[in-house]
Amino acid sequence: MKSNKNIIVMATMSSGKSTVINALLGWDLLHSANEATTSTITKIHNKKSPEFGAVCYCSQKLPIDRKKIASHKLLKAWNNEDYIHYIDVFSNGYSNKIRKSSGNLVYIDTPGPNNSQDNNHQELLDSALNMNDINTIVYVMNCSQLGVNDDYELLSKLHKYITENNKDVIFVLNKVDIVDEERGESLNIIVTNAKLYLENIGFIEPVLIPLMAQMALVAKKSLNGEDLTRKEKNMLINELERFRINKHYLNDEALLNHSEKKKIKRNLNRIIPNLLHRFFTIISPNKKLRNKMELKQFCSYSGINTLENKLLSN
Ligand SMILES: Nc1nc2c(ncn2[C@@H]2O[C@H](COP(=O)(O)OP(=O)(O)OP(=O)(O)O)[C@@H](O)[C@H]2O)c(=O)[nH]1
Ligand SMILES: [Mg+2]
Repeated sequence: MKSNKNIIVMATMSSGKSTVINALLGWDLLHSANEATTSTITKIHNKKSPEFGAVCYCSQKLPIDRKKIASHKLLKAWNNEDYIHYIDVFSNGYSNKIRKSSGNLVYIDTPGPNNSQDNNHQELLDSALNMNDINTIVYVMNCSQLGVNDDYELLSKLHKYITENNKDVIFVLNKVDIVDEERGESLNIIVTNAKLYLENIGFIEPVLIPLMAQMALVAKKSLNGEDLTRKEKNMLINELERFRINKHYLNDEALLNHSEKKKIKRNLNRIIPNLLHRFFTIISPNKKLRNKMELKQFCSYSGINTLENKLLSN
């Protein structure tokens, strides 16, 4: 049996940490919002296990409560309780619906440490980083807020940490769906600037994956047959339009080695039968029955499969 790989997801507030984990899981599990949202260290175990759905702990890591079923509602409520600092979720293979191989990945969600209302968030992040079984760090950069001071401080700290502890870090450039090339914005320039920014802090040849986590989550929810909200449907239709024009938009800009990019490129080049494609887009632009093949390819486009491949191979 494969051993677990512990993956810690960190960043400043509202960069999209929880959304990135939800997108990897294909499950709207962790609460995400445009405000200080996560206030606990939440560990999500993907393996099938006979354990309870979720357990929460106090600051001394003593269990306080346990529930048989983990849900968005439960985690949102636990994150609102001051006395809850740690949560374990046993997803019982939920995420394996889409990707069977990801069973040994354990995702650790952390609070943004730059919350002026709560110093405890910094301590919680430090305690997560000091767990000695961390394998990989995913650092989420918000592409609309590159180079802000809080981010610079956290990245400097991370650089010191990975140098002292010899850990791997994968940078994710999230929210690239907001880049508007038609208005002169350029993903290529944003990635180049992000690379320079990271190199100035000391990261050598950073691995950087452009990602649209929110879109990836919506696509996976649709693949799972879940209902989408009107906003989600509209967002998906919009981004599918850009995807159909250039499937390689994100992959071309990723800072990865040649073979990793080639793997995604191969997926993106798979031909979706035209008739099927037309049939589905005509009868169900807004419905669950969206062309599965196209949505699967859209997941490769969104960057989420690139991230998952990288986590599996690291
Ligand atoms: N446009 C866009 N918005 C996103 C994306 N990913 C996340 N968001 C939005 O960004 C906001 C913050 O997302 P969260 O996942 O809560 O961010 P976080 O880093 O976990 O935040 P804290 O836990 O508060 O530190 C939410 O409104 C998300 O819907 C994305 O890929 N594109
Ligand atoms: Mg969060």
